[in-house]
Amino acid sequence: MTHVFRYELLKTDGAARLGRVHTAHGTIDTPAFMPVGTAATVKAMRPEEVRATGAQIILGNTYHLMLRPTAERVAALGGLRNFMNWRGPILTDSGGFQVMSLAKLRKLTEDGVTFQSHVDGSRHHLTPERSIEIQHLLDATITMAFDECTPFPATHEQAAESMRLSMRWAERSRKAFVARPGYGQFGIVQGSVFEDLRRESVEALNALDYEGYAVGGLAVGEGQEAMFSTLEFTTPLMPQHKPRYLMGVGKPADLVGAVMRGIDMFDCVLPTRSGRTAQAFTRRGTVNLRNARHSDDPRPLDAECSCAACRQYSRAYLHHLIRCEEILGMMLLTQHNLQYYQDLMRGIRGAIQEGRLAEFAARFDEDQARGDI
Ligand code: PRF
Ligand code: ZN
Repeated sequence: MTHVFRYELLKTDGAARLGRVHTAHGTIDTPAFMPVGTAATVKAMRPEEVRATGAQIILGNTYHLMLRPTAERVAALGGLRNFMNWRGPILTDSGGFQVMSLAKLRKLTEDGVTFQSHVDGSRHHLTPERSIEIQHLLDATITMAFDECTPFPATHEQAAESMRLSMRWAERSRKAFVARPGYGQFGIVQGSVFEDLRRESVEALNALDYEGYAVGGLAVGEGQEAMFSTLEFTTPLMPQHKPRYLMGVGKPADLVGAVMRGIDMFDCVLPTRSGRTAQAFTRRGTVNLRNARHSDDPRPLDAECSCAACRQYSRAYLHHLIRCEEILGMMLLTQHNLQYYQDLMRGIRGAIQEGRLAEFAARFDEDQARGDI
């Protein structure tokens, strides 16, 4: 069952796109949300439960896995998909972003980045070549180019210098990638919120003919309005017949808005992390189940949700589990949040199919604003 890696554009509605990404490990209906499985697990969820929410692809992390259990060990155990028993495609992030946010004593040079592990203080060096090799050892279906996520805010000069370093690394990443049928590599557009830099970055990446393109350097403190305006001038420059991935995004409203601006793929820790801190995403906005107002409430968390937490348990019970710090509370809320995110993406795809995404978005905003009752 070896497919050629291919993006199939099925339908457009304004700038929004309905499509499919065909890979060696299965097909991804887009727009798609990828749950984050940083340390070879989507925290608090079994892979079959993740799949049952509708997820068709998950994300893994070079940085965490190179430290523990190491890429060579995962390779010897049959690759990340086999190691963690996830049967579908996996996209791996390239590590630079995680080094800058998690590691200690980081030093960035033209060659790459040297850092100390946040786990045991051991020293490591990550380059474009080593990042791509690690992702190869993990047997990632989709490999990300090695980049620097430009911090925000940045001056035009700082953003230009950072973006150009990422473009030199993108060229090295492309050379280091071992092409195989059904596997792909995505380049990462940088350039902060500057139109001329985003254009220069897209043009540099287009010349390298990646299988897909990501927009990096957003959701780093610029705010939703600046993120949306950056997408508005960036996505029209990106290839029509390749998938477009907005990295590390986001809240439900960010996903709807980014799809309307031409994005096909997302990943974010929000649904899983929030599931471990008692925050639930619902059709009526966010709900904090730690709040005492839920203590006697026999109703489900979200009456329209098909997940186990909503079909089989009351708000009062979920509240109790959270107050007692029971593991099941985190499991059920994570499952609910991932179900909500996948239901949202399914709703978005249905709306694009029927050419009514604008109405879908208006209804979504209304429902979210109405609030939890
Ligand atoms: N680059 C990489 N991973 C990322 C980002 C980036 O810019 C972001 C930015 N939101 C999240 N994850 N490689
Ligand atoms: Zn639910």
